[in-house]
Amino acid sequence: MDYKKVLTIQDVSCVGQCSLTVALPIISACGVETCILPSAILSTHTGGFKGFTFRDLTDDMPSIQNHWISEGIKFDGIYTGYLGSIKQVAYVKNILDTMGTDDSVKIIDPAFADNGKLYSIFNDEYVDAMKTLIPSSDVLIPNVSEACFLSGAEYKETYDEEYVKSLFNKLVDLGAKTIVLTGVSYTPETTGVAVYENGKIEYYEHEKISKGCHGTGDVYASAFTGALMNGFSVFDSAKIGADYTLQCIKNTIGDSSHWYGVKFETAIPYLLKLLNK
Ligand code: PXL
Repeated sequence: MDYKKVLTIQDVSCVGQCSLTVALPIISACGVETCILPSAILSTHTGGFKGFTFRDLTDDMPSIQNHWISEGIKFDGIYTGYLGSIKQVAYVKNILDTMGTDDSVKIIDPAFADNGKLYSIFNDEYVDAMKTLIPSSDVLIPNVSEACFLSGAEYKETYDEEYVKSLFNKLVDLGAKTIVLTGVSYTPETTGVAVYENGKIEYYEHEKISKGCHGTGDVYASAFTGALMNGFSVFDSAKIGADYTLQCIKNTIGDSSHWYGVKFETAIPYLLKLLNK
């Protein structure tokens, strides 16, 4: 049996259904061993809760990595998300560059912006640091906001295929190889994912339910990673991520008390069906 081991590096938001509390269960459910390196520990995520705690784990990273090196531990995939500090980005780059097996896949979700705005703890300096990670990726998974911050392009709410093509070209200039651009919407009723691979662009369009459910970027990237590690192509993994995330949103939108995340657990059986499991 082909059994893969992935490392995911992102924060623990103890409450809020994002980052590691989403990635660990989703990737594990896909039948993939999921190792974690927490970038920081927060009481909640930063998108709507007030007065959250934040413990930066940057200084623990080198000793954790050194222990893994001494144990000969390597990963078939490394997937990074929300990071805890600018200093940490250099440690994460080293992990991406040295801790993979020979054919490991490096997936980077920039995880710093949405709706044209940076998440509350980030600034331009963090965006510049994140740019240095791009050449270490095999697959970059930005949303349109992150693609604009990284590439310096103007953020637009309405755009055409030429605009998306120009975002891809700018990201390739920064060292990106394969790019999965999420939240690409050409009509008010639809959204989708545009995939740039080997100079070719493919688009998967689907229904748009609501704008910006919290944590859906992490749900998407986790399902994408799980599918890719199961041997699906980048485009098929991008479609699986989209179909699963849409179902998670559908299972959540009727419940206004659940504003802080999506009920991703309730759609895990559907994800397994998409994976033919
Ligand atoms: O979903 C991205 C994310 C992850 N982690 C933390 C966040 C956010 C988005 O706001 O605040 C702590």
